[in-house]
Amino acid sequence: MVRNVHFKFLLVLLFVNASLFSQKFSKDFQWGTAIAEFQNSGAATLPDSNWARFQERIGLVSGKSVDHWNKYQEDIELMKEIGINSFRFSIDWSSIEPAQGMINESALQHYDNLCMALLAANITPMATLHHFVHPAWFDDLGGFERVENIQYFVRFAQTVFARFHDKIQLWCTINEPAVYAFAGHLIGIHSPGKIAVKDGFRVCGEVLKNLLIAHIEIYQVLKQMSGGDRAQIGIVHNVLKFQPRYWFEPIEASACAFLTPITNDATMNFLRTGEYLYEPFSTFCCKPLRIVYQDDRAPHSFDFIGLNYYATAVIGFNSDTIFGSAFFPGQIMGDMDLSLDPQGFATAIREVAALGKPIYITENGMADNSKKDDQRRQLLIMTSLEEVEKALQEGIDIRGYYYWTLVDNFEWHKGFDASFGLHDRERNKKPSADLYKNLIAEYSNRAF
Ligand code: GCO
Repeated sequence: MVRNVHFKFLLVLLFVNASLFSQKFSKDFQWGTAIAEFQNSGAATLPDSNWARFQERIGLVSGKSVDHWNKYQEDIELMKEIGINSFRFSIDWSSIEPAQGMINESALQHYDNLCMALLAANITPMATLHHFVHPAWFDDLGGFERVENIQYFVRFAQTVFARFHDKIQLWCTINEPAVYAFAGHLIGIHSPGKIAVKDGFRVCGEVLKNLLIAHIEIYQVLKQMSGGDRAQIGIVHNVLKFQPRYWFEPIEASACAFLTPITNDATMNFLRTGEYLYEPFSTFCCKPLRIVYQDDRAPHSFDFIGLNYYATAVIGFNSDTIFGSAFFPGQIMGDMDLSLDPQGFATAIREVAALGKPIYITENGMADNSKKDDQRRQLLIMTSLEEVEKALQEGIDIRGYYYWTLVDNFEWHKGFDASFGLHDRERNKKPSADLYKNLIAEYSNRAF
């Protein structure tokens, strides 16, 4: 009860603050929400994808998820009701090219219809070309483990761009390359479900490198195509850092020193300098594994940086769980063990700002399973927008904010257990949808 009153007080305070001082958002700021096709349409709709295969292996059933594929018009109505003016979604490669070299015109037509409907509603489409999901046949060829396979992904990107460049101007090549490499090839919780034994550490480093090369190739090729000059093409990076619960606890500290370079630093350094350096064991004073690659095109191969931010991950060690996510006393925790972390968000914004390109906050969200009174999600939205505003006031070029996510969806290895949505799976709105609506109206009213 006391906790509830405290929460409410905080919310009112933050809202008043937002209404008094906001004046830095420009009129064309993109107020968005983000989804991914597999998470919202499921394996029943994308049967030829790597994730359809993988979910079966780990015993999960996504079905049609919330059937965004068929219900996109309903989703657009939800967006209109909130006042959202941009929608980030992924264009599913496995539907467009279910078998190698075979293009499915009806899938292309589907995305055409989606874009037309968005544009008719004055909602700017932002498309992602790879959001953890690709055709199963691509995995059979070795997926991103093999540098020779990049050409297939580039070919898909060309097909899609040729078709949609007049309707879509905001393009994300790859969503969270480091998370794809790490979660799928080191800890095995995402497709293809590999765990780092034997050669696994090297494979993870190769996959990340190949994804970054694929991004550059796509950027270069699309920019040369008709419509390339008008398109804004970026990559999406999740600033994901690990912090030990006790800095003096050697096992926790070592785990973090090992993880952060893989999940964050290798990608950031590459985008900043063109040097890819993957040395997961370097802090342990031995260098049995070192992947180095230089590509001077890297710092010039993105028009914007997409920032996904959730939280700093706190690592705690105890004899029962060996390793687990932990938290510090007093932290407000989401249902996926990630905390409310405005300070971490502020730092992440400045870290990506140092790349010298415009920023879109392509994802930011909170898993809060309480349906009726999702106060932790509301706090997240308010505190995050405050941080965006502070950054704008400092002159940092942030062009949009996309809340993850519109409707509760399939949260990868967590199945339907984590609820990030502004709406539940029946598309009933939660209080946070109204809050986001009010904040968008408030900030937009004062926009210059
Ligand atoms: C990711 C993705 C999203 C997730 C979201 C919540 O970061 O894994 O881009 O697909 O659903 O981040 O965990």
